[in-house]
Amino acid sequence: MKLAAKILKGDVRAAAHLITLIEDEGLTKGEGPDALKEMEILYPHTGKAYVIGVTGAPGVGKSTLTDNLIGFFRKQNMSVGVIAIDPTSALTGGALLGDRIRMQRHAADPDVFIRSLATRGWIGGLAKAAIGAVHVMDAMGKDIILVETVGSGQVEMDIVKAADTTLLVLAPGAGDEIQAMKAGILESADILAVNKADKEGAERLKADLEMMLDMKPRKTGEWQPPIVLTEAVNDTGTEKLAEALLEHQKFLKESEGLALRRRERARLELLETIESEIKEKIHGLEGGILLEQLVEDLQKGKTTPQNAAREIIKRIIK
Ligand SMILES: Nc1nc2c(ncn2[C@@H]2O[C@H](COP(=O)(O)OP(=O)(O)OP(=O)(O)O)[C@@H](O)[C@H]2O)c(=O)[nH]1
Ligand SMILES: [Mg+2]
Repeated sequence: MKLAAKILKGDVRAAAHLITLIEDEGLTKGEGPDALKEMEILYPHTGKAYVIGVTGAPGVGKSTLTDNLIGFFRKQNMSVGVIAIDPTSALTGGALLGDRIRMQRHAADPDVFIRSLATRGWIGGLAKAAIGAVHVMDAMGKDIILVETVGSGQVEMDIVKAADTTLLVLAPGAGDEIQAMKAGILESADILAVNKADKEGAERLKADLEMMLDMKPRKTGEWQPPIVLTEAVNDTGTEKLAEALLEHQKFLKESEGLALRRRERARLELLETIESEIKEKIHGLEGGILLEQLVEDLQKGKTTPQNAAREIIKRIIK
């Protein structure tokens, strides 16, 4: 429990240590006992940070934009935490290295805490570890937490759900707009950045996106996602983008949306924890033999999924 006390005072090394515990222990058996005890102390101190999810296809400029946003928020004297997630970097670690280099400018600033998380083969654990890392940074007193995740399905959606505001980054070329539609990410985006505005096709992409957004019927008083043109390499458009983000935060606070989103987040976290704890128990029944036995029976048509499930549940309750 020594870590939590230090983290509450803003200790970066203790925070990094706990995040590593969450990352490692989360892989095998849910959060391990050490991490859980520390988190128990931290939980009551969370909920103060404003969490921004930064998502988009590979290479659109998320890290460069994030670096610019760090600069903006630091000028406002806000402390910043950054979590860079890459579900695809299990083997190479290449993209994460890129993220770190892109955010090097703030590496020496004690009010900026940057942490990368890579999957080690188990995708489901990554989103969980990321949400744990958000809680840790929140408890250590960061005002803003930026979570960068590359557009690739489930992890991305989980992060979107965990964020207060979702920033979708797109860039001309690459057919990003289609990709965004497919993943349903466009629907969840609160702010859109069309980055690489120096390149041909940026204006057209913006117009296409505007059209797509207009197709969605909106109630009066509903948030209308703004589209901001940026040139991240030149730090152009950063102020407009940051202002749009803060505007959305204000909107959420004034419309009860923030409380609703956070309630939904708590619900998801609870349900996911229940799910993983129950699954763990199932795999542990008779050392996993019962599960295998029932799988075999099911395959041979000797039982039904419902009956097999009931048998397992009966055993767990006992
Ligand atoms: N021309 C141009 N290039 C840009 C701009 N913003 C970023 N880039 C370049 O695009 C490349 C990718 O930038 P990143 O910030 O690493 O993009 P990312 O989305 O974080 O990439 P991943 O994390 O690998 O998915 C880098 O070479 C940047 O220098 C821009 O506004 N214009
Ligand atoms: Mg990146």
